[in-house]
Amino acid sequence: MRKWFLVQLYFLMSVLCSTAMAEEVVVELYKFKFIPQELTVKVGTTVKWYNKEKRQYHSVWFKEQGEEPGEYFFPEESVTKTFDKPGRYPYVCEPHEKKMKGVIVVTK
Ligand SMILES: [Cu+2]
Repeated sequence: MRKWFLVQLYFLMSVLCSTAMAEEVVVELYKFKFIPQELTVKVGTTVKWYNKEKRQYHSVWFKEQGEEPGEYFFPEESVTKTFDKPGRYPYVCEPHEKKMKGVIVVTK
C-alpha cells in the first residue's frame, strides 16, 4: 500500500517538474506595441503573445521566415509559438506592419 503511494507521488512530482521546465514567456500587445519589443529566450521556450488592448485586434507574423500571416487575435486572446532552433526571429503585426515590430532571439 505504502509502496503504491510512493509510486503515485513520484509520478506526480515528475509531471509537475516537467511542466515547470517547459517554459512559457509572455509578450503583451498593448497600445500598438509588442512588450517587450525584443525578447531573448532559450531553445524550447514557448512564447505567448497576449492581446491586452481594449478593442484592437493584432497578429503575429514571422514574415522574414516566409511564414503565412498569422490569424488576427482579439483582446484577451493569445497565440503561441515554440522556438526549437537558436536564431534571431523578427516579426510584425500584419495590419500594423509599419509600427508594430518585434524580435525573438533564441539562444542555446
Ligand atoms: Cu497590430
